[in-house]
Formats: sequence, structure tokens, C-alpha cells
Amino acid sequence: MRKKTRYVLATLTMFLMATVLTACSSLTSPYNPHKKLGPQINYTITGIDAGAGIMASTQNALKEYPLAQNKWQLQTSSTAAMTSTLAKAIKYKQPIVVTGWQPHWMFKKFPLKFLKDPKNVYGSSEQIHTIARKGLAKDNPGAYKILKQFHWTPSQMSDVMLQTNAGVDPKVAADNFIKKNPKLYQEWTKGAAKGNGKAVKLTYVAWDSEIASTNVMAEVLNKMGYKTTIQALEMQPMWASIATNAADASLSAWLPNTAGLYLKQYKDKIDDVGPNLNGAKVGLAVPKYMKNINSIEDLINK
Ligand code: PBE
Repeated sequence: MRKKTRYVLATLTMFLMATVLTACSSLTSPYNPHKKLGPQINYTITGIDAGAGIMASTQNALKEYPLAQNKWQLQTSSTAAMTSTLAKAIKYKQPIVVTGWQPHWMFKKFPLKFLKDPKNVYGSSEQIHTIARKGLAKDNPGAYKILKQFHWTPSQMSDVMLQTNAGVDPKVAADNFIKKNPKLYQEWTKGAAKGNGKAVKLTYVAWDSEIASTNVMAEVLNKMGYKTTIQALEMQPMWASIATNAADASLSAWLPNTAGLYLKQYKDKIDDVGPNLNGAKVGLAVPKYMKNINSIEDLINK
């Protein structure tokens, strides 16, 4: 009897060790389409900073699909930590699910695809809007006109982002872009009054996309004779800065979905100038080598 107990214990220990070892090694193994995805990545979606709209949307996705009920969780980190984890995973062809958005250089640098979102939790297409304080149109019509006329494409924005990602100072990258695109500069500034040293204060959230747009706008305004300052803030204070007239404008409003709650909250206190970029997108993304994972529903089913 004792011998038998010892035997059972030994077998159990070996079994446990083997399980732990497989569990550990599977976390660093290449993606295996013949095994369930969840256990291969500890049911974890790699996210970014807690305040981002994409994190709130992903919490909704956890409920709606229902991922949370199936052990899935969202890990908070930062854009920088997320993209570096992503780079490592891709290097070794490992499975990974991230919060992804476009425009962003991650889609240029890595072979990524968005997962289909049949429940439309992330909204179909996003725009980035420019918002201004109420009264800017009246107090500073020249700057307002330029803000209103500022519009560009995801690939133009990516041009600036890729420069800064390669280490170019954002201001220099913005300048390079304006020099390369004189026609755009003309469109944006057409019919607008010169600044003659008039101050403009822009606030932004320090996402790569808004570092790009805000620096370009600041350079454009400065070339037109305005004296522009830019200030990076978290998302909530950024919206508040416009609503309370502490700043003149911001080019950082991802709508209608990502920052939808803020627009709802501040609707009557800000001037929604309109989109500065169409065709933005927000969702969950995986590397293209995860061929059988194409929809958020596959996270549970496959
Ligand atoms: N983003 C980039 C932001 C907006 C811009 C998608 C990470 C967000 O989730 O709020």
C-alpha cells in the first residue's frame, strides 16, 4: 500500500512537472495552428496604456464575444512595450494578439492583419478629428481656417511617423514633410490670414500619429507667422483643455468610437472642427502567419 502511494505520488509529480514544462515552453514556441490558441498565449491580449480608447473598446469586446467568460484577459502596458513584445513574437513566429490601429507604423513594419469584428465593437471606420475651443473661430479666424483646411491621408501621416520611428526629431520630420509637399501646404493655408506673431496653443496625446499631425500643424502655423506651442497631455486632460479654453485646438480626437465617450461628455463645450484624416481603424490584430485566426470569434473557436 505504501509502495503504491509512493508510486502514485511519483507519477503525479512527473505528470505535473511535464505539464508545467509544456505550459512554459508553449509560451515561447512558434504558433501551432493545430492546438487551441488560448493556452498558447495564456489567453492574453497584449494591450497599451489604460487610458486609451482602444482599451475601453477591448473591454467591451471581452464582454461581447464573450472572451472574458472563456478565460481571456487584456493586459495593460504601453504602446512602446506592446510593439516591442510584438517585435519579439514576430521574430520567433510566436502567437500573439494585440490591440492594433491604423495609421501606425506597426502595420508597415510587421506582417499584421486586423481580426474581423462581426459584432462591430470597434466601429467600422474611424476618423481623426480636429477639435477647437469655442470662440477660436471668432478670436483667431486665420488659425481656425488653417485648422479646418488641414486634412491628409493615412499614408501621408505614416511618412512622418516612419521618420520619427527611425529617430528623426518630430519637428524636423514635420518640416521635411512640408518641404516635400508644397501643394498640401498651399491647400491647408489657402485664403488664411497671416499670424503676425499671434499665439496658438495646441494640446495632443503623445501617440505616434498625433505627434506627427501636431508637429506638422505647428510648423504650418509657424510658417504662416503664428507662434505655436504644443503640449502633450493624457486623453482626459487633453479634452478638458479644449473644453475649458486652456488651449486652442487639438488634432487628437479619434471618433466616432475610440474617444466617443469624451465627445459625449464635452459636446456642448467644444467645437468639433471636423476630420483631419479618414480611414483610421481600431481593433485587434495578429501576425499574418496565424493563418487560421481571422475573426475575434476565432480566439474562442480555434
Ligand atoms: N489609439 C491611437 C488611441 C487613439 C490613437 C488608437 C491608441 C486610443 O486608443 O485612444
